[in-house]
Amino acid sequence: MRSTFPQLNASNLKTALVESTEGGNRVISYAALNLRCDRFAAGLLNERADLEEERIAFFMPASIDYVTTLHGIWRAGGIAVPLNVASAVSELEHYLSSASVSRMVANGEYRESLVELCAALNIELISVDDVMSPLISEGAEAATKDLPNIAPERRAMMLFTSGTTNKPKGVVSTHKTIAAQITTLIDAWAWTDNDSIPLFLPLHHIHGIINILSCGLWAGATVDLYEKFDMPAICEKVAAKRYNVFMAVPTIYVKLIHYFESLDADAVERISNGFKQMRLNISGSAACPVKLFDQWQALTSQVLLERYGMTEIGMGLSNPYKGERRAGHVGQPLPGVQAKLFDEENNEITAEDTPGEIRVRGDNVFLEYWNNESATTESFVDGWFCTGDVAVIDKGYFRIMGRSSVDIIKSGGYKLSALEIEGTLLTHEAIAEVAVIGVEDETWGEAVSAFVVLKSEKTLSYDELKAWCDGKMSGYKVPKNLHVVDALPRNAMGKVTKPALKDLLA
Ligand code: MLC
Ligand code: AMP
Repeated sequence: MRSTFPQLNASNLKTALVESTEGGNRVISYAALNLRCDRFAAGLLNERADLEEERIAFFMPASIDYVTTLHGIWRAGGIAVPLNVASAVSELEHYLSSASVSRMVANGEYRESLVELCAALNIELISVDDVMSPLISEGAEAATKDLPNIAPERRAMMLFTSGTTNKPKGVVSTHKTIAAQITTLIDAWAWTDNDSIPLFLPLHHIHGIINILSCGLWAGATVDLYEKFDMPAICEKVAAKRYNVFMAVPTIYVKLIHYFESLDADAVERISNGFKQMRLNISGSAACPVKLFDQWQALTSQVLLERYGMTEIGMGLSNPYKGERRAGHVGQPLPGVQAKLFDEENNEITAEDTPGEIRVRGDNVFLEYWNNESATTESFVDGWFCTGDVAVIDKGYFRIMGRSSVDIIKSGGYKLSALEIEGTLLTHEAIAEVAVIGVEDETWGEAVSAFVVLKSEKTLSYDELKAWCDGKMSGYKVPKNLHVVDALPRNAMGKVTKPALKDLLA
């Protein structure tokens, strides 16, 4: 994999990563990062010739160690399984067992929190230092001379995604998939080694991993790593004109606008000038409302570039870097990506303004759902990956209309399965029946909303429910509101009619 990240080599002394921590910044050059990744790979191999697609999970916030681990696993021939550091333990158990993970990398308090779980699942728990320290005293060449050659078709990464089913599925991409997902964006969005970008999105999803981190490293740019979305710190750096590219989910633009409202006029001007001088601001992972697009332009003069993607395909559609960026639209297929609309009989739709499912083909498309041949087969028709998203073509640009399933919710850029949340809520001792839907929300895009029928004699307040959810699901899945009803609306087949629940709210 080393050769496919052209800037990650022994002679490039430019700054690759800046890790922002409470104790100050830690900076690393491409050459030093390259050596760390090689050493980490050699340490993982520990006399083996090749990891042969061993699944190695890691539980780390954005950091130099995260990048070392990701690239080290790739270079040693393993499959990288990055996990959400905000996950509840019960969720982790599913990821680790379904991927048959054999080793887990975590440092410090994150490592401590996993001791019991790893012991129960017979997973070896290691830290970055454990892997690297035996190699530190050896010269660079000794540590790295025996790394395997990895064919591009080999499996490289597994990311978990929610579907309409109860439990998340592992989406497997190969080295070739990842290279295709990166290079199309390098081309389309004109990345160069002059770029500098903040990375504050979670690093268990493609938006953070591919669009920001991997594109940045491939291009030779500088990526500033933040453990979380630290708005004041990031805005300070924006005001200091440190960045020329900014990528975020719509919720973050909404939160920035609210933040501006809390500041005095001078502070707002400094920050908005910092955005103004950038070459590119991108929004994606969820629909960017036209109102938000306009507000951002009025505040910063930036015309947001909206694009559309998915864990299984990387990025598929994008407004142009040069040319018309149209509000409420996601543009056209990226270079090397084929995207078309199809009707329910699998006929291609070419007429404008006629809704159809977006289907995608190209080297950017994932290989398979891990250990789930039937789900993989069902998601392709004639070689096209079926996204489940419905769109129209409107004067040459795709416009997303929604999803074919009401059971998928997009909240703050996270894709959530209503059924997964319902499955957990049903284990509450007061709940007899439950239905979860996404309700339109200005900040989150969609807010998770739970409708419950209680068992007789039982009561349940929203605060009680929220407290109960703690530790049972990631915080962002916890319903934002609770509606106790006498009965759920059902059709003649007895199935809950979720659109009728939305009508109840109206
Ligand atoms: C946090 N909270 C959320 C939430 N994120 N609630 C609903 N939806 C979310 N997305 C809740 C927390 O549980 C907490 O609740 C409260 O909000 C404050 O938490 P926080 O962590 O301080 O919030 P903040 O840091 O502001 O996080 C918001 C966010 C984050 C937008 C930065 O959600 C985020 O990073 N989203 C991006 C996810 C992403 O990268 N998606 C891309 C997937 S890839 P309480 O009650 O405890 O106060 C993909 C493909 C593509 O989609 O096209 O890119
Ligand atoms: P995920 O599975 O988490 O990768 O999320 C992918 C989903 O996010 C897609 O299937 C879409 O439903 C949604 N999505 C991504 N980008 C956009 C966008 N620009 N507009 C609307 N929906 C989007």
